[in-house]
Amino acid sequence: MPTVLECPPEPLRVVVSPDGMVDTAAPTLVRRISELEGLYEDGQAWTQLVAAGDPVVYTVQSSPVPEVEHELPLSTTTILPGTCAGEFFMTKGHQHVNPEGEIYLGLSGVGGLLLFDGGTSRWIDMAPGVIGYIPPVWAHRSVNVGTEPYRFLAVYPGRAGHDYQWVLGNGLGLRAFGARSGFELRPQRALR
Ligand code: PAN
Ligand code: ZN
Repeated sequence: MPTVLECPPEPLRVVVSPDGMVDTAAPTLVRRISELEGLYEDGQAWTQLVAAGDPVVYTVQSSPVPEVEHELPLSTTTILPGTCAGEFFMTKGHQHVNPEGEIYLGLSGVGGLLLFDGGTSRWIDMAPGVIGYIPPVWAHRSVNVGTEPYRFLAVYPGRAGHDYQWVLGNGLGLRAFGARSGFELRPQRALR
């Protein structure tokens, strides 16, 4: 996540419209599948998707609140519907550099919040109006398990920081694949 340096001098009013769009002039980060190397189980299918148009997997719209100590930044993430060889589109996933908790609120679509503390994995079903709490030290990733965009609000301490390397090396323990019942969670195979 980019650090937004300009600190708002005034309290902030942010409008969340019924379809989940947040009204803020802050920048939007776009993550294409080419930026998610090494994260999907099927590396060959990932290569094919990159070659076949490199689709956008998710976007993150931040707010003008800076990622610095004492501040409480917020952002919305929108994960588009799709799969890589049956594995649902998802965020990179990260651990907070400083052990800080975080709150997610589902805004639209259906998804899941996958958490991993290095030994145990947990899955929280997310939908509009559902709050997911991420305790400190738990790595976390979001997954769109539906057919519409899945969007959620995230609120986290400005000093949290984001470590993506740990998830690359350790994964999240589980992977979400399409199934007849909607989705199923499978244990991750050994990471390369
Ligand atoms: C979220 C995430 C956002 C994108 O705001 O940063 O959903 O996911 P990745 O950062 O894993 O690409 C959050 O958890 N912030 O701490
Ligand atoms: Zn986080």
